[in-house]
Amino acid sequence: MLSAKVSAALNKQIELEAASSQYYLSMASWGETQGLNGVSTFLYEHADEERMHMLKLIKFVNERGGHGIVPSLKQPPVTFKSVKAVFEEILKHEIMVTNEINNLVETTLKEKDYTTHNFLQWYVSEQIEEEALARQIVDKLKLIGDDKSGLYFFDRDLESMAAKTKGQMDKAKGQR
Ligand code: OFO
Repeated sequence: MLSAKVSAALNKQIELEAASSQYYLSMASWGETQGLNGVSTFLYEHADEERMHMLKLIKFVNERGGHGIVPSLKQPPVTFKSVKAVFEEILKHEIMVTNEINNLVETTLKEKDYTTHNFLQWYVSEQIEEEALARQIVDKLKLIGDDKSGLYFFDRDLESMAAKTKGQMDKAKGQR
């Protein structure tokens, strides 16, 4: 059984994962309107991945006798300055999410909830990957600068990265 504190903290994380999904979905839609098919495919996948993070939490909370609450969400930004600005935002956002996961882990230790602590280790590893990936993409974009053909190849690269993410997501779904 979850304590009131752990339950509230997990529901806060559910909200954050949902907001992340919504945010990336908005970025994906913007990318599509800019003719950036690779960028938008990658971001649509990323939005789905965040939704999966949310679902995993909802199911866990319910399994442990709590109630996973589906949150209402604020409208995310709808336009972005550039592709680089989008990925810099993602990196910033993921660093914030990592901090929130760490706070959540700390709450479970204070509450001596070792089951939830164990469950959250998946999120701890996932955040390492998400931050590393966002950092890698921002670095690539810095190298490309204003080079239009560089951006064209970058967009194509992201399309194949999206296919990889989809594969990982399907695997994670299978493990749920
Ligand atoms: Fe859920 O990992 Fe990003 O936000």
